[in-house]
Amino acid sequence: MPSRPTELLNVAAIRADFPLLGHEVYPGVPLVYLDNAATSQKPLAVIDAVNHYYRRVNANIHRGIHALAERATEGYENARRKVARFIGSGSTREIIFVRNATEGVNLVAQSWGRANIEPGDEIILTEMEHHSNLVPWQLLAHEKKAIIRYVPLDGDRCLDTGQYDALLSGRTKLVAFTGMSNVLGSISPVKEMVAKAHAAGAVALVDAAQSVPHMPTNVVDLDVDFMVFSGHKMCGPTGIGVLYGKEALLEAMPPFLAGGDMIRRVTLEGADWNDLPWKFEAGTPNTAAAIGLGAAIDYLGAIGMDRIEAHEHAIADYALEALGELRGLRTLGPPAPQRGATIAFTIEGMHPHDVAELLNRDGIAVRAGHHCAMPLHQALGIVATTRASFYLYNSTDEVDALATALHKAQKLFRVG
Ligand code: C6P
Repeated sequence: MPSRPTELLNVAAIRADFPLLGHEVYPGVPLVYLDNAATSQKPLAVIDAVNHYYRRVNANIHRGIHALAERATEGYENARRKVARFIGSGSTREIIFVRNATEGVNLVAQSWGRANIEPGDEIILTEMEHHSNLVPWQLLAHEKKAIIRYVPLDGDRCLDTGQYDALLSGRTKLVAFTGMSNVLGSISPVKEMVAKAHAAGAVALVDAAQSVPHMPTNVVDLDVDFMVFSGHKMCGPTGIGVLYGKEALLEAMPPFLAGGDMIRRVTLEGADWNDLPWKFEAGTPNTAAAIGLGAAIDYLGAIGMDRIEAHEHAIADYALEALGELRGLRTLGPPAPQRGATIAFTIEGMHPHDVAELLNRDGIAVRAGHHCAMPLHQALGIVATTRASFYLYNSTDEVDALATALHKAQKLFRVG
């Protein structure tokens, strides 16, 4: 086993905040949860915030004048203020609550995209995008007869920035890329890529589903035009996500979904839109989940995103070294520090689903498959991978448990 890094976070104390982590998966088999890129576990503070909302507050927001309606509205709008602060936005008008990162991308594609993309325009994506930041643009490009260009990977399995430079031109209208790959763990040079997009006259969207939960983020410093992420990957509830957009862009965009709350005045002939951010929030929202996300932000903020990032870098280093000792195991991402703690790998002679199944018997939760990034796997020339993804509550002991279980699985398959 490699030498252990100094513990940068008090993992034992953090784990005590997450009730689910203390449970056994099967009798006598403790849980080793390494599927954080899919979704994170929730601390008591978040569970309690949602519980308290339904026990003591529950009402529809922006509509009632009774006490509960006012408290629910205040809780929801307070969560929006927390999100704005967390990502460095100066205005709550720039924070749109959506269901998840996927809905955020679709909102931009359908609203900004349909209003701004013309036949022959070019959209630059990358080969390592999650389907959520790929298919909405393919639909738009098909409808508008626009052209999609893809940034390939370089030898380190990071984005090939030279190729990116070559793809940018006066025809580029939009650049949309992931802040961190959900398979390779590669961290994109967001600030540089956004600056280059702007220099070419294009708008830049960052899919931050895998980056916002794991590192400090400042939208003003990055100068992104749009950014999307999901609450459930950052200790918050499912059913809530965020679209950040620069106010001037959002202001000029037509609504995405229409209905209650997104209008100011409706007649039988037509309607006027509500102010930002509510113009993009039609219908009754997931108030409890927004409040839960606010609690998650408080929780992560109290620990410190810079400390969480440093802890995960240390875990990634340790895990890469520990897994590297297993014969026939190939990890797929770049070396540290260009990567986060999401590690996909293949094992010679074993199918990724068999690997995941055997790990599960030892209580280790990982994901196997294409991870909603089929074009990336095609580019890598493989069908599927097994993926272990770590978060603030994961320890080096759990890395050891993973390595030991993998070795056991290899022995069962007589490989390695
Ligand atoms: N990736 C994974 O296991 P939603 O489903 O909307 O909350 O997140 C979509 C999404 C968008 N971009 C990236 C980079 C992502 O990783 C994800 C979600 C999960 O990798 C579930 S497929």
